[in-house]
Amino acid sequence: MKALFVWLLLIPWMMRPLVGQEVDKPLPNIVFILVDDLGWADLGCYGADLHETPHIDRFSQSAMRFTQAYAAAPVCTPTRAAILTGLHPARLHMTIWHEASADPPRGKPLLPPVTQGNLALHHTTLAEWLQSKDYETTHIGKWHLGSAGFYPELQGFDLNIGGSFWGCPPTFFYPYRGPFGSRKEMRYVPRMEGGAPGEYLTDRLTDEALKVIAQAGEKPFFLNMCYYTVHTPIEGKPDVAAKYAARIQENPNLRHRNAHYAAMVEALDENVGRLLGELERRDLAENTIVILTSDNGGFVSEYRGGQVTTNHPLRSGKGSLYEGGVRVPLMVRWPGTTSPGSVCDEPVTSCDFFPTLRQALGSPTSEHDGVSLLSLLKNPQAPLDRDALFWHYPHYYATTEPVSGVRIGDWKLLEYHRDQRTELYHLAEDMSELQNLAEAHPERTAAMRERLHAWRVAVDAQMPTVNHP
Ligand SMILES: [Ca+2]
Repeated sequence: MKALFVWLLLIPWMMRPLVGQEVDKPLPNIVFILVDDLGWADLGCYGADLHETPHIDRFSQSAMRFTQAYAAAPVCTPTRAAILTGLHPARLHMTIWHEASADPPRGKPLLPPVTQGNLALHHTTLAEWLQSKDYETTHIGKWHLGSAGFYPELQGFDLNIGGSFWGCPPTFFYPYRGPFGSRKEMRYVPRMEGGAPGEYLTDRLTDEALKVIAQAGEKPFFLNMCYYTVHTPIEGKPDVAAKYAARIQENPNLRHRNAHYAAMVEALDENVGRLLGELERRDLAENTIVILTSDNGGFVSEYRGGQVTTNHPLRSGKGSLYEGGVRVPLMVRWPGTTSPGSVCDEPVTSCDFFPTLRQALGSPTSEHDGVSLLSLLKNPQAPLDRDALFWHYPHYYATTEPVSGVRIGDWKLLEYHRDQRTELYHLAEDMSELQNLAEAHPERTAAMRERLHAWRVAVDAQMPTVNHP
């Protein structure tokens, strides 16, 4: 009888979770900071020469910094869809943003496919999955994943502040409304009432985030912090921009030469500092996973008469499948898992976040196109069970024509859809992609191309068609 009693006492202990979370530790909060169009070389800790980013640089010293992180796509919407679903944009048929999908360029040799402008509701988003784990979920800032029937509130977020159909605000200054673009389309940022003239959007979005953190209760929270900056319109605070303008004038050798863009990066940095400081102040930092990354490479076209940024030493920028278009900053901090100041050189991609967070919370990984990075977060040298990364952009942009790409080890192959011409680069020896080795390595080129074609079939990637005049 006594033995049975002891066994009964032991039952709860025997039924404790054996994997993942320790028994008494609450689930970690998740703060996902997604910066729009932030280039790989735009931050001090990634080699920026003009921009001042002391807060993010300090954060990188407390986190794991990835040197070869990739966006799933070279433009906004597809990468955002990949982050929230863990699925590749090519599989989602979301390879460009809504407005561009509806109005493709005419008079080009190829007609881009008609893609999905909205993130279909039947996918389980990261937010929906976290809701099922009893998280409070908040989206703040840029959404750009479809029209009103596909807004954050319908994709797993309890609260949406500032997210809408549009990919950028008409202005970064209050009241954040007005005509935008050559068609003078009227735009606004929702839920931004009550500000004062001169108020700056990046500051305001952080103010809103601090309120959300202040209201956090017993439940863990997921904050999807999607800054509209550093996307166009390129508008810094005037006094900060003036500081950078003077510095650019004094230093003719600086690579980064856009004063307003530098001011936008500085405002971002300051606000990331505020956000992280609030986690410290409220004693939440130790049990919060913080991820900071970008949705595509830096924008290298001209805006109001000046080049916006440079991704040097990487080639090209947003829109392109050269490294400058898809390689992005990425830092992950999870105290107790990531080592402060660690650096990881493994190629990783936007599709990996969802499976990573699933495994971090003790759930088995599921059908995603990405893989869990948890082993890398514990040990940056750990082997990752994946040998290839793919990109598919069957569209035009200022920096490209329709193209697909694959990276296997240090080799990267691009295939242009118009004439099937290929380019092959060895990234370890030529990160600037200056030397096309396709002709020198015909067998490798053929094998990688075959792999790329097989992948396109497997994910049912949409292809452009010939545009008959
Ligand atoms: Ca973007």
